[in-house]
Amino acid sequence: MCKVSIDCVEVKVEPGSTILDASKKAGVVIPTLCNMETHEALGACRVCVVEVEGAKSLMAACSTPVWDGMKVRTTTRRVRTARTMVVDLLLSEHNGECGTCFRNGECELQAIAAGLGLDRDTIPGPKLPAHLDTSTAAIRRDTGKCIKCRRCVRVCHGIQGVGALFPQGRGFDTTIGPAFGADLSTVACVQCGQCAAVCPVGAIMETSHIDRVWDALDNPDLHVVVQTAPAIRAALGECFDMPPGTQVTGKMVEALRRLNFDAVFDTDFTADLTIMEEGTELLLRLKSALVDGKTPKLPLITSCSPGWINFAEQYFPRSLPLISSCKSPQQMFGAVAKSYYAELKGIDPASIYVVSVMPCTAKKYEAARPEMQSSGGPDVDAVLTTRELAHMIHQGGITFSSLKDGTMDEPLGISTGAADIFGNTGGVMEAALRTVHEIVTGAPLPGPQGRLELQPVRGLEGIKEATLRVEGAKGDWAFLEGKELSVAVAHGLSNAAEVLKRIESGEASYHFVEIMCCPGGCIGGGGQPRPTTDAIREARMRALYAEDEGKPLRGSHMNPAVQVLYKEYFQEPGSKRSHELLHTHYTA
Ligand code: HC1
Repeated sequence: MCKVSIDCVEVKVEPGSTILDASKKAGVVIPTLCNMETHEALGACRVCVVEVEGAKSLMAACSTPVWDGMKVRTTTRRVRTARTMVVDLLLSEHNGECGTCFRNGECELQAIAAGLGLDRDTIPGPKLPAHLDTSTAAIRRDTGKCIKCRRCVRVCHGIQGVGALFPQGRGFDTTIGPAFGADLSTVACVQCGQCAAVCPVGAIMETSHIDRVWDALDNPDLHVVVQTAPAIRAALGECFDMPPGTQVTGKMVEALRRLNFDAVFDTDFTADLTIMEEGTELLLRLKSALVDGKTPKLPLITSCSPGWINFAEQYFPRSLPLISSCKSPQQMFGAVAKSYYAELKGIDPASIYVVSVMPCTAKKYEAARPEMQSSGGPDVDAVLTTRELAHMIHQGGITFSSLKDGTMDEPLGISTGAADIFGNTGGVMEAALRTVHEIVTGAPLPGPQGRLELQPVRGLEGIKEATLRVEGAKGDWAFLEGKELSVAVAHGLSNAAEVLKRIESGEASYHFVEIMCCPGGCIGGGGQPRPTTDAIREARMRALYAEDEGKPLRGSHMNPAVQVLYKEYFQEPGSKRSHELLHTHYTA
């Protein structure tokens, strides 16, 4: 261990740790801009410079390893002067008015400048040329605000394996964006928004749907319904200073009522519906391969993550036939709201306006896809990220923390615990196997202490594998008796690519694969509150597992409202009508 003194606070850290690691242990906050927990330090922004006893020049805390006996000072005049100069230079180029920026009040550059006592830029000179890239449905880039920290570049390449953004040019003329200064729509960007989630300023953001939602809420001729994705309830509280992992389902519902939605529903309802359709699809594909001897269309790969679908279309078109034909729960909800619900309530589908609250920016893109118009127009009209909903709650003057708990409306607000865990990596797999196991054997999925849990698919490991031996298969599914179902789960697109390569090379053979675009699954989506670290992902995951455990029903097939929906409308999973409304197919 190395003994290090940070501003006279002594700490012991592992050899190889950086000054920044030691300062965190010492409880000393050193500002950073380019640093990312998940990546090797870059040392590019120089905001974290500190003075080290015996060293000639200032050192970047993020990239300098400690040595035993090191003495560090973080607030000397020399340090303050250097940091102020660095931030002042950034502000001198930064082409954005804080007062009108969407990040005002939650901008990292603004916060650091304020901490240094810099309330205006003092260095005269030209501002960065502002180019507004609104070419995609989900992401908005403003090059004038970019501080070239390269966080977006690293997440796009390193975590997602996409590489849509590059640094180009030198010095003042450096730009970060698609090659040759092109717009995002011209390159293979999957619109996952992981870049927006790590951008410290307002240079990359989600395309806002806030105005269109307010317009709909103000329109007396519209019946405006809202659906909330599983992962929102585990993260929204962070926007109101609650600790990560605070379950805020009830407060979220109450806030949506105060915002004047006509009905508050749950994407969880259609997550349960998805399991009925996708579970049936899995069983039929297994039967076709194992009993009918047809060319196996296996593994079945989940289809609910639109960033993943985008990635498959652009990078792995060969995998498209394996992907489930089920629409995502978001889109199933839109289709059900404008058909079954409209009929149930006697409302013209054309006057139903569906708003989604999603942790994912790619859901904006998904809602705009031509395949998602089974009602004649878009099935989902507007998609708010978690952050945008928080803005609307602030705009509405609502004191979120003191709201009482509301409950979702029926019938599209009824759900089981299986649907809650969709938001966690491994959750769709676990939810599906709970239902499939019970359909096949008549008995609940075996788990530790009789709990309905599939531990090997839980947690943040990038690729997870599990096997499930079927015992007690009955009736139509007796052919599965004694079979070992082999499954895999990947989250983050680099991991997805690795699983697909293993499948294509024959190195791995699975029956069922879950792929989620974002690290951690939707709890780590590109539209979630900032920051999202692994510790925060884990806290949000625990919240969703707790939500699941707190529900009386934990298998999608047990959802009474879904049962009624089949009885009154779809007849059975995989029916003609369900194929018309709930399924689609993707082409490259
Ligand atoms: Fe997701 Fe899904 S879980 S994709 O991660 O299948 O976004 O939360 O809503 O549609 O249900 C996201 C989350 C979400 C869908 C569901």
